[in-house]
Amino acid sequence: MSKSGSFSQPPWLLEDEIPQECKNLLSTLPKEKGWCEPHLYQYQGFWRPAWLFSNALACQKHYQAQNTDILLVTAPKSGTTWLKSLAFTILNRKLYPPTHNHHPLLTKNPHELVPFLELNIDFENNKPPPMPNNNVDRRLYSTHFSYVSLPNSAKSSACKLIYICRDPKDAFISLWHFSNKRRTPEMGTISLEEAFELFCRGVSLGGPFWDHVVGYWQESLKAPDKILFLKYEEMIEQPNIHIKRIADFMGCPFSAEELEASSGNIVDEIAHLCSFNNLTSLEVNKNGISSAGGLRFDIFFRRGITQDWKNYLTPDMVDRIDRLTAEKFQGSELKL
Ligand code: PAP
Repeated sequence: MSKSGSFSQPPWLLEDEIPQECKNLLSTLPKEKGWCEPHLYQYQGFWRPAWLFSNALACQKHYQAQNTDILLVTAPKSGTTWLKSLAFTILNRKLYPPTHNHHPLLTKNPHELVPFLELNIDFENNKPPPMPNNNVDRRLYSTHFSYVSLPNSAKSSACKLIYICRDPKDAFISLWHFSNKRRTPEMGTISLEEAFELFCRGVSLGGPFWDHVVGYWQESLKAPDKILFLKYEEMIEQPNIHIKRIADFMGCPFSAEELEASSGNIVDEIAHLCSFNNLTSLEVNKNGISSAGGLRFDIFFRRGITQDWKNYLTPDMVDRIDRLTAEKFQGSELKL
């Protein structure tokens, strides 16, 4: 990104314009072809592109979690955008009731309301991202960090983590579409077969996907009050139950008055406001562009359903990925 904030090239294509100390580190790391970035580098067991290193390292060094912080954690394409909209709306519902005409979600993309720790922080001045439109003194951030890479204070403090995971087959299809949308016309597309091979080898944005999930699953079993572990498929099936679980976990449960209000069921209202159909009908999510990464916001919305993989994967691919999942989750009692 240039100093003026405009992009000569999308930031994910840049490898040269990163600080020298990052370049020195990258030169020592395993390196593979990226899906839409020039390369992915393996650091602390997980793959990420060059342009994300500088902030991620600064975040690991400087981010001081407060006990009241809430971190929304995901492997990419597992439901980050949805979880951001839900957590923000639940937490801020006193100032912004979900039916409010000026609810921030009506004019801002969820990624603007809940910043990524490793993307938006002004660590040069050691400033965490400002909390837009937040009426509570609790900071709500998101991150794709694996558990091993999570800044230490996020582990040692009483801050809370909400993790959402998704069937790897759907996460893969979603990431494949996302990556192709981020490739320039000169790059052409990455084929489903090539991306699938990389994904199964663990070489994907934030991957290996399974290691990311298992890392948080195991920690959530040890500390269920610290980490709430959610599944995209279960949320699609029963959004209201999960909205209540998220509110309880964040320490702002719905009161009897809220649940019995004659003006309407607040849980239904939150589910509607944050639903795929509603968010995709909004101008900001149709035509808005992110100032942090130059991305069109519509890239975060595609189909918003489960089992779309059935439209793409061959029986052999399904068999391979299911066997891999069974192997990776063996002994963990985790089922997706
Ligand atoms: P990120 O990790 O890059 O931020 P993330 O939001 O996790 O992306 O993934 C986008 C997926 O969530 C898309 O899935 P799809 O490609 O299979 O369709 C997107 O459609 C889906 N999604 C976005 N918003 C919602 C929502 N409100 N409800 C359900 N799914 C959603």
